[in-house]
Parts: sequence; structure tokens; C-alpha cells
Amino acid sequence: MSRILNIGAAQMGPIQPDESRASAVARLVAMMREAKGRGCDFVVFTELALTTFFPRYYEEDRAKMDHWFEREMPGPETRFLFETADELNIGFYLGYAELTPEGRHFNTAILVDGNGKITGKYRKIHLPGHADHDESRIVQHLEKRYFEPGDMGFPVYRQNDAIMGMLICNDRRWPEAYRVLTLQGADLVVLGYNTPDINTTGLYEPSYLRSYHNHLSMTANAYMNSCWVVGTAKAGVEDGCGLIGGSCIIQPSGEIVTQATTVEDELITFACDLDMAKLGKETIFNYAKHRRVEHYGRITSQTGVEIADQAAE
Ligand code: CDV
Repeated sequence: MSRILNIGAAQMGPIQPDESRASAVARLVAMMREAKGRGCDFVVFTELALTTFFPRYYEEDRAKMDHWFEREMPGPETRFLFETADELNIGFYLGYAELTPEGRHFNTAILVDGNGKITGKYRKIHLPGHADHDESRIVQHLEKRYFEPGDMGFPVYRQNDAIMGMLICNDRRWPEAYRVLTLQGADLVVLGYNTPDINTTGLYEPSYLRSYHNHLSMTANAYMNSCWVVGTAKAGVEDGCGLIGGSCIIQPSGEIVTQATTVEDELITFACDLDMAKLGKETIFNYAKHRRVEHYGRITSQTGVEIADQAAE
């Protein structure tokens, strides 16, 4: 027996600052229809899939940035996406900027089922960048200014026969994010990302490393946590700023099984056998059998560990 889930990763080309929500949603819907035509049951869209990557813009008055955020989901401009999911019986992951009724701001992703109903939510925990204008930077990266860190932990959801966890962009570089999801049994981790093709701090980093580390962090964590990983990019040049592509689907062996070849709207698909996660989960990465937390030492600060034996003295 195998559990096959046909998944699409719907990479998005650039969204320019003046592109409307309606236009972005129409692009997502077009890729959703293509996904259905290619036999997909589930499609993974990117981080902040409805707007340009606005954390690159500094605004003194934060309230003036609220127009980039969604106050309701679905709302008048996004409802079409949910209706199409229902019509086609296809689930999806969608990243967007969330403004809650209490006035809180999050970088959020939702899980939607084939009836167009929201079944899960995740709020990005690892927010990169800075909170104040930084003159030394080539491009600002103000996620810490415009978003609060997520307050939901790393939940998993049962959907499409998978135990699914969501991450958002920078989270994919943090091993503990995958570990917390897979400790709860996740066999599929889905995520979207907006990754500049240069190091925007101005420090030198060869641009090929941006793409290498993108794949390294996802392939290594797929293997070390024995799960499928689907990573979907926003790609291309947005308002003069380049974003890497490289959207891909990775099997639990850590191998990329399909990968985008453009920096435009591009759908890649794969028939993922979720049961492939069993090999690692039941053998080398059987956490219950082999993970030895009691020997890891006690963490005493962000930077140091105290070995348990010494602590006991
Ligand atoms: N949107 C992101 O979280 N981007 C980061 C950049 C800043 C490195 C990333 O990890 O791709």
C-alpha cells in the first residue's frame, strides 16, 4: 500500500508594487487550474503571495503599511481562490500578511481543503531582518518592523491523508522547526519563500550560495526528519530587487524530485508517496528508539549548554 498525494508547487514570478490583489489572485487561480489538469490534489503557493515583498520598504508610520495586509480571509478579493478550490476539489497552502481584528500583524500561512474551507493556520516564527531603517543596507528587510513573531507554535494538521506542517521562508533554515513538526508525526512540510538573490546587508555573499543554501536547508531537513518538503518561491525581479527561484519538491531521502527552471509563474508537480517517510521514521530517525534527549546537556542560555552531569554537582 502506498499513500500517493499529487502535489503542485506553484512558483510565482514577481508581483510589482502596483499589481492589484485581483490580478495576483487570477494568477494563482490559473496555476490552480493547471494543477488540477495535471492531476494534483494539493497546491503550495508562496509566502506573501498576494502582494509584492513589501518588507523591503521603510515607512515611519506603520499604519500606512496596513494596506498590504488582509483583514479577513477569505475577503472580497481572495474569495475567488477559495471558490475555485471548492469547484476543483483541490486543497492549498497560501501565504499572506494577516491583520487581526485586534490590530496584530503576522506573516501567515493557511491550509485550505478541497471544499474551500480553512483547516489550518501558521504564523511565521523566525522573522529575519531588522525593525528600524538601516542606512548601511543595500535593500531594507523590515519583517521585524511589520510583523510580530508567530504565536501558534508549529502545529500539524491532518489533510489529504498527510500529517502536514507549515513553515514560512526563513523558518526553513532552522532545524528545530522541522523537528518540532516531525515530533508530532509530520510526513509533509510545505512552505513558501521570498529570498533575495543578494545578501541585502551589503556583506559579501556569492549569489550562487543563496540558491545552494535554499536547497541545502530543505534537503538536509527532509532527510534528517524523514519527511517530504515542498518549497515554493516568489521569483524574479520585483521593483528592481531580484528573488531566487528554485522551487522544488524533496522526498524523505533528501533528494529533489522536481525543480522549477524559470523565475516566472511556473507549476511543478509530483506524485508524492507519503509512505516513503516511513523508512526513516521507523529506522535511522526513529525518535522514540534512538533520540537521546537526556544526554544532550541542559541549555542554559542562547549560546551555551551545561552538561547534565556537571549541573548535578
Ligand atoms: N522572507 C524571508 O524570510 N527571507 C529570508 C532572507 C532574508 C534570507 C530567507 O531566509 O530566505
